Amino acid sequence: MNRNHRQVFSLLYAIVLTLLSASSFAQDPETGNPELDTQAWLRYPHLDWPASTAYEQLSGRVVLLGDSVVLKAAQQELMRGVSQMLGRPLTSSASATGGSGVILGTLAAIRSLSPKLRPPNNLESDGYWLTWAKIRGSECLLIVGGSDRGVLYGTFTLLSKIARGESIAKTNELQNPSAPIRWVNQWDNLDGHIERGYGGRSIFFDAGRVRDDLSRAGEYARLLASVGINGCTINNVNANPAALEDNFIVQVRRIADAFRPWGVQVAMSVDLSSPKVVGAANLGTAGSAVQPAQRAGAPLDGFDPLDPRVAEWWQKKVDYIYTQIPDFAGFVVKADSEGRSGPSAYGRTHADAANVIARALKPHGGVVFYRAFVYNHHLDWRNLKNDRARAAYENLHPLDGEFADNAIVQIKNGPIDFQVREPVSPLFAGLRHTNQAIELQITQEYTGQQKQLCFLVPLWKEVLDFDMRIDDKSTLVKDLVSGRVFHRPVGGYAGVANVGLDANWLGSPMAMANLYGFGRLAWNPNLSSETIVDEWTRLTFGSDPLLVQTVKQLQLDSWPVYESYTGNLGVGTLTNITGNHYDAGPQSSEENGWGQWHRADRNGIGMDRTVATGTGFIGQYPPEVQTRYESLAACPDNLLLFFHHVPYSYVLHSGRTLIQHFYDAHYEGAERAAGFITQWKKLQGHIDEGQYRNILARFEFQAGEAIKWRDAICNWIYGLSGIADQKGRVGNQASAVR
Ligand code: GCW
Repeated sequence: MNRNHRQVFSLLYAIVLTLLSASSFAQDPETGNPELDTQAWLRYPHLDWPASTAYEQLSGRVVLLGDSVVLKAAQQELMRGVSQMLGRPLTSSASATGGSGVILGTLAAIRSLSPKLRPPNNLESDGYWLTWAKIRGSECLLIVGGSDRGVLYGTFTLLSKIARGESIAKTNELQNPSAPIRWVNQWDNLDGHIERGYGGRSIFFDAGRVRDDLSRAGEYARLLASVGINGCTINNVNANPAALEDNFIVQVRRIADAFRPWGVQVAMSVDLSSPKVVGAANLGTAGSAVQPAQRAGAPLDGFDPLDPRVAEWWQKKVDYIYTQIPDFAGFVVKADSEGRSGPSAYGRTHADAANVIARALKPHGGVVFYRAFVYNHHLDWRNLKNDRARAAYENLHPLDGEFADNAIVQIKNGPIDFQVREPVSPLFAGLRHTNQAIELQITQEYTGQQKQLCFLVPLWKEVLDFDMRIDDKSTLVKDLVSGRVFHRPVGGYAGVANVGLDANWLGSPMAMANLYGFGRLAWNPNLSSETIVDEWTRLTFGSDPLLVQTVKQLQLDSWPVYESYTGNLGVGTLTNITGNHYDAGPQSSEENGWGQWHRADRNGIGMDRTVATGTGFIGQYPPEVQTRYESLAACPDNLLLFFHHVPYSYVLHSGRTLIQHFYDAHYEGAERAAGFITQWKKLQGHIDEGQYRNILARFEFQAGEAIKWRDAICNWIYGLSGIADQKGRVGNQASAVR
C-alpha cells in the first residue's frame, strides 16, 4: 500500500468504526448489563469458598446503638452486603450482651458499653474507627463513628474490604476525611435536561417538577455515601429562579428525604436576582416580619445585596426552606458569569453578594458557595493583553477577607474551564482569609463526554499535589482547599457529576471510575491513582488478575492518550467551543469574546501569558511558581502553549520541534486508542458478556474518533504552518486542509 492508499484506508477505517459503533448504540443504547451497571461499585458479589473463609469471624449478631435513619441505613447495608457476599445472614439484636458480632455506634454510644475504649487518635465528626474489642466478654468487631455518618462510612469501608478480599482479621483502622465539604454538584434543569450531562435525563426533575419516583435519587445517595460524599447540589448553577418558589421547595423536601438515610444533605443553586423575580408572594410562612406589600405578592424591585429588604427576603426564604428541610446544606451561586445576574448590576462586590445569603443561612448552619468562575465572555480578542485566565483571581483576590465565615469560594481547578490540561488556578494561593473549595468536573464535558475513556483522577491529583510555594514554603493545593494551611473553618471539594437516569448513571460504565475517584480523593487526596483504580476495578468487575491488570492500565493510560490526540502542550482541548465541546474545532476558539484563545497563526501558536511581554497572568502566582512558568527554559513542555507563544519550529525540552511533536503525538495517540480494543478483547470470558460487548463497542467508537481528531488537528496545523511532517503522514489525506 502506498502512502495515499494508507491515508484513504485509515479514513475509511475511521468511518467504518464510527458507523459500526454508532449503529450498535442506536439499536440498543442500554446494551451492557443494566443491573450490574446500576449497582456500579456496590455489587457485593458472592464470595466462593475458600475466599469466604477469611471472614468467618464475621458472624452472629449486629447490634446497633441508636436509631437514627443513618444508623439504620448502616445496619441494613451491613446485613445486605454480608449476606450477599458471604451467604450467611447476620441477625439484628438489640442487646450487646451474649456473644460475638458486630457493634455499630458512635464513639459516645460504644463507650457506654466499654468506657475504657480509646481510639488510637482523634476521631472527627465524619471519621470512623474499625476495630476488634472484647465487649462484655465476647470478641466483637466495632464500627465506631465520630457521628452517625461516620458509622455509615465505616460500614461501607468494611464491606469494600470484604468485596476486595482484604483481610479484616486484625483490622484496627481509624480514618478521618481530609475536608468537611465533600459535595457533588448536578447541573440538572427543572425540565429534566442536564446541562453537560451524558447519562440521560435528570433523576430529580421532569417537566418543571420533582419526579414522583425518586428511587434513583435514593440509590444515587447510597453510591455517594459509599465514597464519603456528604452533600449534593441538585439543580444547575445556571439556576432557574423557580427553584426557590415555595411550592418547589416543598417538592425538594422529598429529595432531601430520599437522601437523608445516606447522610447526603441537599443543597440548591440560586440565582442572585431571585428576590426580584421569584417575588414576595412566595415567601414562606415562617417569621412574622413580612411586610404587607410583600404579603400581597409584589416582587421586590431589585436584588441589591446591600438593600435591607433584599437581606430580609433571603432570610425569610431561607427560614422557610429550613421549616421544610431541617438539614438543608446551603446554596451555590453563579453570578456575573456567562450572562447570569450579579452584584455588578448595583456596583456591589462578590463578597456583598455572598454575604447577604451567608447571613441568612448562618443561624441554620448552612453554607454558601460562591463560584469563582466569573469572567467577561465579550472580551476583545484583538487586544493581545486581554486574558480570560486572569479573571477569577482579579475578581476574587482583592476581596480576600471580606467573605463571611460560612461562605466558600468555589474555584475550578484551572483558570479557563476544565480543559484536558491547564495549570492550577492561581486563586488557590490568592485567598488566605477566605474559605475555598476546589471544583472538579466528573462529567467529561471537554474530555470525550463519556463516549471516550478519560480517567481524570491522575489529572486531579496533579492539581491537588501541586506546590504553590506560598511564602517560599511547601503549600500543596490539597492543603489549601482543606483549609489546613490558613486554618479556615471550612473547605473542601465540589465535583460536577451530572449522573442521569441511564442504567449506568454517567452514560458509560468505565466513566464511573471518575465518580468513585472523586469521592475517594475528597476523602483522602493522598491516595494514589493506582490505588483508587485498583479498588474501583475490583469492586466493579471482580478480582480476576488479568481483568484487574488490564482495566487498571486502560484507565491509567486514558488521559494521556486522549490528550495526545486532542490538544497537546497546554494549548487547550481544541474542541469546538462554540458548539458541542466534543468534536475537533480548533478554529472556534479564535476571533470571539469567549477567551479560550490559542492564537495560532502562520508563524506560531500559544498564548503569551508572561509578565515580561504577555498578558501578565503568570504574575498571579507566588514568586517561585512564576519563575518556573515565565522562562521558556523552565516552563514544562506540557504547559508550554498555555504560557508562551512560540514558532512552530521551536525545539521542546524533548528535543523535538513543536510541530513534529504535534504530528507524532496525534499519530501515537490514535494508535494507542486503537490498542485499547486489542487490550479489551483479552477480557472476553473474564467479565460479564453484556458489559464486555458494551465497552468493546465504546472502544471501537473511540478508535474511530481518535483518527478523526488526529486528522483534523494535524491538517489544521499543517495548513497554518505549511511545515511538513518529517514522517510524511500529514497532508496526504483526502480531507487535508491546504
Ligand atoms: O464551561 C462552561 C460550561 C457551561 C457551564 C459553565 C459553568 C453550567 O460549558 O455549560 O454552565 O461552564 O461552569 O458555569
